[in-house]
Amino acid sequence: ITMVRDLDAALTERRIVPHYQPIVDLATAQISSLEALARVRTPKGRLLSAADIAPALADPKVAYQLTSAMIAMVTSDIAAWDAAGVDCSRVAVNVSMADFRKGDLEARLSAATARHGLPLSRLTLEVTETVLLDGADANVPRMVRRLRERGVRVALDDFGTGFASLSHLRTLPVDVIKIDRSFTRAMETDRPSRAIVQALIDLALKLNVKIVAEGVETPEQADMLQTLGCHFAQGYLFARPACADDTRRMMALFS
Ligand code: G
Ligand code: G
Ligand code: NA
Ligand code: MN
Repeated sequence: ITMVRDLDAALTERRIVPHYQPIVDLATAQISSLEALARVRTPKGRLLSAADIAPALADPKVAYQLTSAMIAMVTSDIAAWDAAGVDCSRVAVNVSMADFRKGDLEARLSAATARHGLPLSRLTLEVTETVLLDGADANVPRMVRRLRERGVRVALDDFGTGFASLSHLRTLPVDVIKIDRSFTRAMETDRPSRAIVQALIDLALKLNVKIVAEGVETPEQADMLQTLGCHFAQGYLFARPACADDTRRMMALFS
């Protein structure tokens, strides 16, 4: 899907299928939490990844609606897993600029969690630094602070790839920093990448921010990250994103 109207149709026809990928505690190999990743079922039954729909998400209206659909399904899945006796701890939802521009993100999250009797603390929001540091919207820091006060965690996604200054971390505290997978991929062979990963880990530890390395595909990468002091990781080495049922089975196996 590259067309806004295709994603719009998928939303109307309820063909959005949340998939989940575990975030793993490197020291214990336990699942720490999950990230929800949108997938779209095409009319012919193929499953598209979020990368395929990314261009359509430039449209603020569908981006806003995708978040609403994801929040509704994610909270429903958390409640169903709770009822089945598996504990996902919390789930991260990816949000975009449009979600902050509209100003009702807190209300949407409150309504969706309340519908299932869940506290807001079951959710993390993943935002890129472009979204978080959107100069055009002075309300973003206020909204982020307010959500964190209410127990929502905020994760800075794809960290290291944007243009944000580290000093923003002083005025806009987050709970989690996610090291972009381009660094994970390069760090074994490329000294500068490894130095950057080390610096980000040290910074996060000093700021008391959790750090997650993305795109971990090999045991060697996991070992190196642990040696560098990284506590959490996500990637194909541990699990690929999977549908809610498969995720429930996986969590049942690992608890
Ligand atoms: O899952 P995949 O590798 O295809 O994800 C590609 C990109 O799409 C990632 O950057 C991810 O953060 C983003 N993404 C995944 N799910 C969602 C979603 O529900 N909403 C938004 N806005 N972005 C998402
Ligand atoms: O931007 P974001 O970090 O949210 O993107 C997450 C995307 O990365 C998901 O769409 C997921 O499918 C993909 N992904 C997850 N683990 C791995 C991995 O180990 N390797 C690669 N290449 N992609 C991954
Ligand atoms: Na993400
Ligand atoms: Mn990311």
